[in-house]
Amino acid sequence: MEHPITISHYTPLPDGEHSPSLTTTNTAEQSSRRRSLTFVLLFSSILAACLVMGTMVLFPNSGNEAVEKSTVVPEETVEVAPRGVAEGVSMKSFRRPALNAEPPANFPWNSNVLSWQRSSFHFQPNQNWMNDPNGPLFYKGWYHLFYQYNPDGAIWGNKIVWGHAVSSDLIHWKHLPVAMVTDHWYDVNGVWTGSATILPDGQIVMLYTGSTNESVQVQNLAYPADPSDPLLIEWVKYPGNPVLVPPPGIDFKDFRDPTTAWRTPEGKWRLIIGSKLNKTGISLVYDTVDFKNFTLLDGVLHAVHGTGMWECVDFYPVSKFGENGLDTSFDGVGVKHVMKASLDDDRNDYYAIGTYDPVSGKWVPDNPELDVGIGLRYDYGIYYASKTFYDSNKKRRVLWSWIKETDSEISDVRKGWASVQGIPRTILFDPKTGSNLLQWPVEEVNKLRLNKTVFENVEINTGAVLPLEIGSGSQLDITAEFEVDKESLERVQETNEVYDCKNNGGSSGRGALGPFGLLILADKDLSEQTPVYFYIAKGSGGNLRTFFCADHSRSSKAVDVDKEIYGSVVPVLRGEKLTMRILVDHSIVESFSQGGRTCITSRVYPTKAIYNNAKVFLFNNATEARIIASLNIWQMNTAQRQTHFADLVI
Ligand code: DQQ
Repeated sequence: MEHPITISHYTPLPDGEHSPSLTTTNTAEQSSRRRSLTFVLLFSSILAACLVMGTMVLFPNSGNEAVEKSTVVPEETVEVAPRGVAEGVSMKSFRRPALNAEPPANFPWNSNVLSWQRSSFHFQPNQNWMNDPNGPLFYKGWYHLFYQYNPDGAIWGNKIVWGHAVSSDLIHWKHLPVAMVTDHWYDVNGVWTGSATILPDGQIVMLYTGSTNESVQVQNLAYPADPSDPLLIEWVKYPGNPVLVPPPGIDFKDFRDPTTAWRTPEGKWRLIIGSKLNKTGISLVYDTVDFKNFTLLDGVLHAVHGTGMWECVDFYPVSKFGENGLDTSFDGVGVKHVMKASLDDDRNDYYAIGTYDPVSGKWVPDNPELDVGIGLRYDYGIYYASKTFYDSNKKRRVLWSWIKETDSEISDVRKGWASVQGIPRTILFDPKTGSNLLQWPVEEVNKLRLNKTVFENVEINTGAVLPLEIGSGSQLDITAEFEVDKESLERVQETNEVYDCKNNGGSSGRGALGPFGLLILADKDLSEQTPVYFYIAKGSGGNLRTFFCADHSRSSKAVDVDKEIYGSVVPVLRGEKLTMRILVDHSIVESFSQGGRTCITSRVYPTKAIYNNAKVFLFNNATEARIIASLNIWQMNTAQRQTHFADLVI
């Protein structure tokens, strides 16, 4: 049974200043709000300047690094108060240790070290804070990426708007003016996350969450002002916004992030919105014909007890056999459906593969033990608020994701920027295992490969660490294959060892058959190093379980950065070699094992292993296994980032 949704539960209260209008960029309103912010910003600037000066006294410049990048760390930074739970979303910054934590003596957080951290081929704006990818799409020859952006500073701050950039290849980007700002009562507290739907006639419909003047989460409709403009510079907000308000029983602050819509058998459009009921994460389902009037379906598409608020839900088909991605409305024989939720409680993106019944509007996971939020993750490192889109240009499904900082907020403010987007990944069902997705960097990233160094059949004895002479290890694409010699695989005793990456000593915890792999972003003395590695556990019946891990515990001499060990099990089928691919891009490292079955994104903030002092080593810390490794290592070029308009101010 369907209920048309009523808005009696929440009566929006438009105020004079932010009353609904058609245009998106109301400069008069913006400047009035800016004036009211001036005092706060002035005060914050003074505070930030004091913090910066204090930091410089405490962390004197080590002065022994050559500056190789031209990024300028701003001398004066504006600090705005970060927002969080009170506004209905969790704090977006990495806040450990506390802002006032005691730093170590002689700690070299100087401009040179901070400048190195900026990416070379991952997407990021010229400056300031960025979080979730929004409304990715392909239109008239251009890939568009919108993103959550704070135009005023390097934290998730006083207002969040939609940044916008375009690319013809998903790698080289042109920055465009901000697409949508906080200019109406229904989004004055934030133009939050949303998704695009491309209708069969080519029209683009954008639905996004607005945080209202009362911090209520509502859904709004927007569309391009000029569909003939391939750059989609101007956006119009629908005068009847909001088109959806929280339904009865749903908290005002638990109703956000509409998905791309797909066609129902009746020819309507259907989409889901993330929410929660007590501690149960849920996806509310709505049908619409015109994206202005919606009907809430009975029940939910899916819910999982104990998973908390579902942010940025995503729902899409994958082909069980084909090598292409599928458009969101595609269904039929040989199609599975993926349900993804970003769990606000633990800030990770979980997916599950299952079966969708378009008639009942329900989805069930293939394996209830691997349900959404309790099973598989896209990535076992730093990877959140992701969103896929169907790329009609190359017939593939592409995944975008926000990679946050895991250093301190003080450092972000000094750098003048925070967060990058992951390299877009193609998503396919894994036909060999039948139980997971395969994620792989889009093929266009290969165009950045420069000179290649090949290492063939390198023997790594137990306990060995071997340097790989490749020049600077700051921008690399590494592919590696590892073979464990058969004799040791057979000789090693079966154990009941319960292994996981985190709790078994990381890369220094020695077992018979691991860990072994690569040390990246290591200095020559290995005083800083980030091991990315495999560990094999031999269980009863000779059953082998392989783990793929990244250990950040020695990644930096600094103490105010994340030092976790991340990773998970990776399926390895009989006869397969162990393979990994690692994209090293300064402080962002993306690692893929077994063709993308298990992935780990790292943020790494070395203080010594930077510029030409960043090196790569092979290591084998197993006590029994001899390893043979073969590698290709490419230096990577820097992607172009242009600002499309000379006078662009964002
Ligand atoms: N980020 C947006 C929300 C979303 C959250 C606000 C996820 O719409 O739920 O910036 O990071």
